[in-house]
Amino acid sequence: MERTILHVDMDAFFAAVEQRDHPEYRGKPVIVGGLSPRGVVSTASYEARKSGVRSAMPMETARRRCPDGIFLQGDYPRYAAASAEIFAIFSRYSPLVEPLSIDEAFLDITGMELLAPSPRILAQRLKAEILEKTQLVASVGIAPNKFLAKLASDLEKPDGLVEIRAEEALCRLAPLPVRRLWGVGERTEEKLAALGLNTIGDVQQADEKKLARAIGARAAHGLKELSCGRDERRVQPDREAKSIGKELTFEHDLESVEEAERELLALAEKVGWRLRLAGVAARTIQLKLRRADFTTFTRSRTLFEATAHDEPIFQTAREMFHELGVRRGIRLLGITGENFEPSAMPSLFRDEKKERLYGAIDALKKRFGENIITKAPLVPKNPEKE
Ligand code: TTP
Ligand code: MG
Repeated sequence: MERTILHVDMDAFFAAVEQRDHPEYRGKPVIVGGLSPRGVVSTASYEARKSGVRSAMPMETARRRCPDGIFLQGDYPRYAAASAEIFAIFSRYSPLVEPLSIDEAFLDITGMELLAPSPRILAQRLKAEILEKTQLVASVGIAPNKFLAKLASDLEKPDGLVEIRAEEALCRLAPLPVRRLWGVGERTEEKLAALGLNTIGDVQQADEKKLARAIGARAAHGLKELSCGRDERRVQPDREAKSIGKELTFEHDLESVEEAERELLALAEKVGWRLRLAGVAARTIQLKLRRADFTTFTRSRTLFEATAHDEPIFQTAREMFHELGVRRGIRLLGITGENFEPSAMPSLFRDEKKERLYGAIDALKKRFGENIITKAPLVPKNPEKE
């Protein structure tokens, strides 16, 4: 079946987040990475790339090439938060999202024709929504498979939007260097060069048997397929984070069931929020409990229906807590959601009122931080304790 795959990759991701959060950095060369003498560049803004600064380059080299650059250590939690926002947007465009890294993913949008007049318009909307909600710019590739989509997203970076149709694949690929084929590293490149194969077009024309003698039958077949733009690999949503959880070691061991339940509710709210941010729902809830003597218990329960709501997460964790029978001397509690399903999937059991409530809570949390709203039992009985 003909598929439509998007590959979305944020432009100069860490540097773009810095420029967004510090307007004074905008339009300037920003370099993020390890600032110690042996540090390397994580990424550089496109302004800095003009001076030849690249990812994975020693920071010393970057400083030499770009003496006027703004050099930053980087703030991973902020990048992770931006990433979660972007992935939450992805999940609104497809139930099949395969993350490749913190800032890129494949989306299988086959059958999403109803959402837009064409894949290109859908991709434009996705780019516009990312820009509007995160003030960050994405490049998008559209193609009938993963290989071509990833190639396409890179062709006109930054702010790219390139579609490669099945019928144009051969001629779009032909002039590109063999290095662009998946699996071709330095060594294979050398072997191909020895056969006089420098461009993907050369590989398209090459005799597969001859190729097989140089690099092995499997690799040869794979390269021939890719060079002709054929790639049957599926978008695999399971490769995303397997679990989202939160655990807390307490300053003083918890000495009552009431205290423990209060902490469990707070943990459930954090996990629910993070699940919703990631655009997933968990079918399995895990509870972890460590006693003062460090004996540690974990229990997990699979729900009838996946959830990203605080109450069912809390109730499930509370039941498991009571079954464990540990009532005092609690050093650590943790709740994890796993066994994910995309939460954007329509559900027969969807509770619209609740969805609206959570939508409103989450909007406030996004604006004012995670701690803005908690449910009544979380308000400390003794305010001095907080
Ligand atoms: P990339 O998507 O490879 O790079 P980028 O987003 O900075 O730039 P562009 O896509 O426009 O070419 O990687 C995403 C982030 O991952 C990047 O911002 C920083 C981090 N990263 C590293 O920390 N080390 C690396 O070697 C690379 C390549 C990326
Ligand atoms: Mg990127």
